[in-house]
Amino acid sequence: IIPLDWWQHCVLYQIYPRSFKDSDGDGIGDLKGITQELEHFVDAGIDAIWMSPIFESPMVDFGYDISNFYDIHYEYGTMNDFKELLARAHALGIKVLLDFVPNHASNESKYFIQSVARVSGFEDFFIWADARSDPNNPGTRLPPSNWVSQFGGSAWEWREERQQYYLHQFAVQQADFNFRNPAVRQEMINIMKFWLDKGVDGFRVDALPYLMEANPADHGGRYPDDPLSGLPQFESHQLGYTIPLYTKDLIELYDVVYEWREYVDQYIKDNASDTRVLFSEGYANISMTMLYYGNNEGKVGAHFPFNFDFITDLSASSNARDIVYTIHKWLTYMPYGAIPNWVFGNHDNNRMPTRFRENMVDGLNSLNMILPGVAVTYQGEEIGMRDGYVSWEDTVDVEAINRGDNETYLLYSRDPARTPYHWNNSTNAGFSTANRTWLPIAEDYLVNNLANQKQARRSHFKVYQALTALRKEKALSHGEYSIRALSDRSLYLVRYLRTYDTIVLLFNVADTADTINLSSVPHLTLPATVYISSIHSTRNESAVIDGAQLTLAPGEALVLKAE
Ligand code: TEU
Repeated sequence: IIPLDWWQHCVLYQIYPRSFKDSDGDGIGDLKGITQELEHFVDAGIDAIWMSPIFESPMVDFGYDISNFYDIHYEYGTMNDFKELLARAHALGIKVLLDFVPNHASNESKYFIQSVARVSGFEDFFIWADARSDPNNPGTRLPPSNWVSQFGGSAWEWREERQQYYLHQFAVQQADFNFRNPAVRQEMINIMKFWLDKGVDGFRVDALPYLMEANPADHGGRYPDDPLSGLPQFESHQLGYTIPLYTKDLIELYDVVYEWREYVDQYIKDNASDTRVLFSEGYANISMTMLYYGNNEGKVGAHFPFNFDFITDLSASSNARDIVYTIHKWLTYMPYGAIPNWVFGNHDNNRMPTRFRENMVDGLNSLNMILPGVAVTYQGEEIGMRDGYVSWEDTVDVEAINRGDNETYLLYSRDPARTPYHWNNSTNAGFSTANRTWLPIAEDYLVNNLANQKQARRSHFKVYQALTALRKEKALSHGEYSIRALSDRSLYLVRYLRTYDTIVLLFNVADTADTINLSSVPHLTLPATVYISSIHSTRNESAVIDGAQLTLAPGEALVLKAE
């Protein structure tokens, strides 16, 4: 049995710092809050945490608009608070990853201010371009191309001082760096080095598909228009839907990622340190996603790109075959020998039990933990937290505000997935002592919170704990896998390894009961013992399954151990 590197089979937990734990009563989560609650990770069986951005920021996009990449945002604490968090986490054996946001900087960053003023060395730090003139209206100014921002409207913003437009693929306040400028490439390395020197175990790397855009030199000196998709006009701007041919998934961006991996690997060697990792973020088709792992010319990139297929391809209306197909998709396309990972939610998407169903929480967490590779948990999934309701008046997400109005905002808003964590049933769910928290607390916190779930005889949290403990089994860290649909409703996932225990998951993903035949499940010898069961299951731990026919209740999941 070859020992695995620390990250290859870890349980990785995403913290959204603004909503995790508020230590100073201002209604906003902070680093001291995280440090206070580190025991939660030990308790839950989590090996590594990654935190959404904690750096100096005007908070237009809640930290994804960074004004100083080298310091901590004041609402979250100080550099000393960060050092304390890191030291305590490491003392508990928990790895700590930061969010690295290379695509853009805040318009309040020194880089941008100096670039606007054409300070030498910073002139070309961002993507600047002259206005186009409108042939029908001489004298009027048009943006350099039809490119649209992810948050609605043109991706170009005029700056009077420079008499030019700059590119922002996200909010107006998030200016896209110019990755064709070697000085920008060097600065990104400097930022990584700064935090690696502080001892962080790696980075989640943000928004990579947007890193590079078409080079005007290849297009007659101008930025080319993206083709129109033919879809109807999008009301919030007049540009129509476009296909992001020149702004997303450009092949050159992968070289930047490969450079970073080379840098990190060299850093590990030079410092004789434990592995530091890069986990890349980006929504792209499967082939473009796989290039983040590396390419055919032997270049290596991220340790893994996050697998968002459970978010983008599946929902409550998926059947067992859809789920099995989606899992196989990743495993089929993944380069040989690479490490897979499974993501069920994050701060940009509706929470897992909201996209799926409450009675699927334990089954989905079981899939996450029993599938090969890294299990990723978004803050709250371990207790089955659902989306919170956030009124239009309370809405703070820039995407919702830009693209929506008081009737449509929930189509875009990321606030419901970001409401504060439910620690217990006291004021503000134990998140904060403030009169008003930055986002409202979801109403179901009185019944659905960590303290209740720790006390209850059966709960999502207890299932989660049992699952993370089960991951120590050699069959899960090193075993083969077999996964198939047994019917439209139910699936099995088997992990097995030579003389070790075989772990079998049976999961009815439908909202109706399903009777399955166990004789077709490989490596399952009957009778078998139930080791973990979903909370609504009538079968307790240690129940014995002996007949070949088995009826699973809606959403029921059973984890069996077989000799
Ligand atoms: O998101 C990148 C991304 O691809 C977005 O388009 C994402 O799909 C969108 O937020 C969904 O509504 C990352 C971060 O995760 C996100 O929070 C940031 O807003 C974004 O980058 C810009 O930094």
